[in-house]
Amino acid sequence: MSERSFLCFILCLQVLSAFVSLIWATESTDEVKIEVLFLPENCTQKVRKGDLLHAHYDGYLAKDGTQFYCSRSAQAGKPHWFVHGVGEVIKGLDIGLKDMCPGEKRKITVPPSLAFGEKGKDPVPPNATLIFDVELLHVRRGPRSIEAFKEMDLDNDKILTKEEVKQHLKMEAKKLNVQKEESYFNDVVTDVFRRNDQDADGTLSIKEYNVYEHDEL
Ligand SMILES: *[C@@H]1O[C@H](CO)[C@@H](O)[C@H](O)[C@H]1NC(C)=O
Ligand SMILES: *[C@@H]1O[C@H](CO)[C@@H](O)[C@H](O)[C@H]1NC(C)=O
Ligand SMILES: [Ca+2]
Ligand SMILES: [Ca+2]
Repeated sequence: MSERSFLCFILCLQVLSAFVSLIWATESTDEVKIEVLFLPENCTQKVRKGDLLHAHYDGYLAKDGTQFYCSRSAQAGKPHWFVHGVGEVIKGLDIGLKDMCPGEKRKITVPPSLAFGEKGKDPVPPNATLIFDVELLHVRRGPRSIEAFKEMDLDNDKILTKEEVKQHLKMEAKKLNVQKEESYFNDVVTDVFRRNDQDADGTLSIKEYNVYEHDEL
């Protein structure tokens, strides 16, 4: 992991935009259309909820083909890291990436109800159907995975304390040679708990950590 992906790791813990959760909450019968453009011969490692994905994706408006997002140019050619299945990207993409394997390429068509809805979000206009060209490069068991939860849960009581989360962040930082002040870790932990500790009891349960749909538990 580079410093970039460490920062992404932090972001992954922090980011859960209210906007996307709003869409999450809206039930919809509209479907995501998936076309597989390239399937590697070995497709054994499939994307699971909570995985950290490394992908290039370009977004187009279906109505006229206008490109509104390009990970290749938007981030100086760097692929984008994000967590699968937790609402970090629009719901339609979460659905469209399901069971994808590294090396696979897909064209994913997302109806507005599973993208930016009736309001749109600049530069996406209202009621826009979107088309994404996605190339999945790597899949890693992510910060929202049960593996990550177990790693953080030092005393194995299926609950994360602030101290456990902080220790984990420090360990990750050390592994990556990222130097940060104590206050930085405290701030991140405070923010993670503010966003995730729904019952405000000062600890994170598995459910609050968003990995509760895994079978392994
Ligand atoms: C397929 O890929 C997986 C993981 O990348 C590897 O563990 C497995 O041995 C591969 N299988 C074949 C048949 O090459
Ligand atoms: C978007 O679609 C909704 C429902 O079909 C409609 O009520 C609304 O007027 C549309 N908005 C725009 C800006 O086209
Ligand atoms: Ca614990
Ligand atoms: Ca809690």
